[in-house]
Amino acid sequence: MKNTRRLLSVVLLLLAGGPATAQPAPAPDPTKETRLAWFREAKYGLFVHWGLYAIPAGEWKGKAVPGIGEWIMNRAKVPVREYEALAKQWNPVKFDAEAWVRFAQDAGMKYIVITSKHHDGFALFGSKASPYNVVDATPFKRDVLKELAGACAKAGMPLGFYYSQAQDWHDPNGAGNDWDFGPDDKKDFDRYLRGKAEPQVRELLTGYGPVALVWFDTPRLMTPERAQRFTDLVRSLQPKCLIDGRLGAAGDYVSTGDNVIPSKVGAEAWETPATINHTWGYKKDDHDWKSPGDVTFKLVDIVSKGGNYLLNVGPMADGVIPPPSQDTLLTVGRWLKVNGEAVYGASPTPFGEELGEPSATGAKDVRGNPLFLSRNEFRVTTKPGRLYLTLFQEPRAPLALPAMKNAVKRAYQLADGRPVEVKVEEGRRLLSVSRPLVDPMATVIVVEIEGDTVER
Ligand code: FHN
Repeated sequence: MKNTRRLLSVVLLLLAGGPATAQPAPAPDPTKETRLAWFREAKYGLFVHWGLYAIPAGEWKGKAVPGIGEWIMNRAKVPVREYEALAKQWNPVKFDAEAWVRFAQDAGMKYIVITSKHHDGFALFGSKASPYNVVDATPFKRDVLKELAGACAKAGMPLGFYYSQAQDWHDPNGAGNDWDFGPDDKKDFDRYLRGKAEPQVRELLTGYGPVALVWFDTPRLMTPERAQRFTDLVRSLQPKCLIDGRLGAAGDYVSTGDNVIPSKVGAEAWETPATINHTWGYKKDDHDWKSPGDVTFKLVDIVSKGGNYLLNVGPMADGVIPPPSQDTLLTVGRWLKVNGEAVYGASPTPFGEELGEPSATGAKDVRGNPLFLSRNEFRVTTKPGRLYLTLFQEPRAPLALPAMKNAVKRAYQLADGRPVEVKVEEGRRLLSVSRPLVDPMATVIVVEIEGDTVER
């Protein structure tokens, strides 16, 4: 049987011209590039994981449940009937959509993506496709997404919806819940898709104004045909809406693994989704917040490699974003007010040697990939005729510019316009950066060059 199939595929390959025939490189898709224009400019977004899991906040029946907060139902194998009772307690009286959007703006974030329905199956919007939603199942009765969409529209903030298309632990035919409903391969998955997931995605794309993107996730059981049904829905209802990289088919951009920052520049549009502590949904015992310096480094590092940073907060059950995460993000926002020119709309580094190098010993990292020894002194971003060197450490000696053919016109500190002397020594251009750094967290030096792009 196997041999017949192999033979058949060889015949088909030969009929199609054979594997040796060089395929022309796929032409860039102009529609996709147009859709991506705002995303490439934005660089930095706010991810929000908010749902019923914010109520137990990592603890079930008095016991801490290890793992990420929004997975508590799965990790503690909470039966649907018990978990769904949380909806009766959902009353986030302090939720203020406009305050959230103002916060994102003050943090310097240029788009928001919120969980419209996570794996637990609970919808944060009024849905006719399932009564398990914030309007019909809770005393709160307010459509959280409607309020947020209104606030975003008022502020000109692009809003995207996370939607767990495959995992739904509340639906008997959704993927993932084997403690109530048995193994996935015994389920009528298409019944769930057609009865809940597809209608809900349609609701999101028809009732909430322009949707910037749909952030699908964990594409279990997503055959190409099933994924195509979602693609068709999005494209037909909102042709400008982006699709992330986790639908189960090629989206508009690549989504990296959670908290994964690639070591090199990526040619396609891409995004790193990341936590600010170790959970997405709120957990009361996770206080290990990233520092403003760490977030700033990661942001500039990602932009210098051509990507976007989608950084998460997990609001508490009362609707408040945990104050320590607010503090961190607002500090970064203040830095961006001064230094945003080096980030928003900036292109990746034309160099690369400042990023680091693969280990010469052939050692592997925890994922089994060749170990990359990253260097963290500075990162480079660009705009036509300009290089932005963001320094994270004070250089001990004058900083050598990576080699390029372009002449340097002048250099200065972005924060205060103070000139930076450029000397040439043995063919190398050296920047005499003043010490201490004007901002010890991250100081941007602008280098104006002859010509729009760097020539090496
Ligand atoms: O299982 C989810 C997880 O809860 C969270 O939503 C992240 C965000 O990228 N995505 C999945 C795991 O990769």
